Amino acid sequence: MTDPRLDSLLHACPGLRLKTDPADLEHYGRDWTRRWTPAPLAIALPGSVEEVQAVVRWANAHKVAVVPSGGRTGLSGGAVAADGELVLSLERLNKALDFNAVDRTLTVQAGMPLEVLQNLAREQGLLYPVDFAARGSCSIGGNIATNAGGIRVIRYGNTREWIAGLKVVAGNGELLAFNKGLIKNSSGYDFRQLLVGSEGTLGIVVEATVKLADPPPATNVMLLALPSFEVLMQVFSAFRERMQLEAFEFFTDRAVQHVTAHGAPYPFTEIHPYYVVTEYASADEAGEAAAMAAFEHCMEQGWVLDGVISASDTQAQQLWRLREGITESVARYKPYKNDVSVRISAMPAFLAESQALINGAYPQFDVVWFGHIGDGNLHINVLKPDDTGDAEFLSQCEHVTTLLAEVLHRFDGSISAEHGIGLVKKPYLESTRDAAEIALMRGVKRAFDPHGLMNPGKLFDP
Ligand code: 2HG
Ligand code: ZN
Repeated sequence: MTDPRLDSLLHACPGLRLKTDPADLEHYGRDWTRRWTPAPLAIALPGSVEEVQAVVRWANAHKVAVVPSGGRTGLSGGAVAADGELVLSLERLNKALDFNAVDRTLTVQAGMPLEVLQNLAREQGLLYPVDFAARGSCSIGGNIATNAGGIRVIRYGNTREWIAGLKVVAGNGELLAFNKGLIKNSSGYDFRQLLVGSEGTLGIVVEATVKLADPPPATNVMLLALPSFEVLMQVFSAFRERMQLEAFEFFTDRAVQHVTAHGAPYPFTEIHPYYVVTEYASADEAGEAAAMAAFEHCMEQGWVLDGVISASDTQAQQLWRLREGITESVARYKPYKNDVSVRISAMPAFLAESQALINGAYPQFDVVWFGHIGDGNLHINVLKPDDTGDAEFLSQCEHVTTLLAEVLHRFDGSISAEHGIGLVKKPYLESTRDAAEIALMRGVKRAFDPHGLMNPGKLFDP
């Protein structure tokens, strides 16, 4: 152990597990963005809330910045430690603490992977409904820090809706308990909700009490092929009017090309320009009849060219793979990612404008469009050509994102629908939040984190 600060850390928190190997610094110092070179001071892996508090108090005494760290599956650089910060990993704080059948809540430590939490709920005959492809690697604490969304927001909302209580170690090391599982609590500011989406800039979520829902209905999955972008929202309206939608996701032929090259089976004989994968309640004949009615209506209108309904759980998973496998299938092209949202009603006009902008701006790049269209959330992945340098690619993408941010501003949209601002979207925060709001955010940060040591430089600069 070379840095004397680490000796003093171990003195302040005897027995604290620390990692300083170069491979660990690299592993824990970055997230899925891969843009920054990891350079943390060390990795602290506390085994108790008291140790988290001791580390944060030490950080205050020595003015060392702390980067809270969950599964590091984030796409906005929120968990990057590239500037000598101490990474505080919640990985060992991953236990279930309580299940309350009457309240229908689970209380868990923040480092628990989402999938483990989902399985615990299932074992109790209940559902934790927030879900997305990174479920096996991401942690509930990270989900809370970014207000993660995913593929079932259309039915169940974002992480925010499912948090009944939080325990948080604030930037000064104090342990705070917010909302304590209450359904009704009109007693002033709701700090629990302030922490959701705060990206580790106010403190460290150490424990969460999450709400659970009734078990999901029996569902079926349908894949639709569409002729154009323009009909997408009409198909969405036709399906939403007739059915209980659990998910409604879209992607393009470019996405299909990458995901099938990665091994996903493709059920149609022809390639079509656009696709939707939708999951809907199909517990009874009425559910299936409604799905067929929606499908036939869209076929008659010429909005849908082909379709397939899952005949088994395996086929349902295969259809989902076409959508859920996209991120992994394009990862090798170091994609530049936009994650934007507008109101659903503004989506047709926004789609037209953003598509014209992007097609014009990136004539030579492979652009993969997909996302949670039923939530008004588009993912745009621009793939780096092998013969274009990293810096040149980034500067072109940032230029186009500036233009896209102007369009979003006009539409009252958001530059980050569900991935967070982190480092990646920080230059564009003003397109979504006005100056007065950002000033308030800074004031809130000062109240929670007087020395500005909690994930500094993420979300906004001091
Ligand atoms: C998804 O919806 C994730 O699959 C990742 O939010 C999106 O890779 C992306 O751009
Ligand atoms: Zn997404």
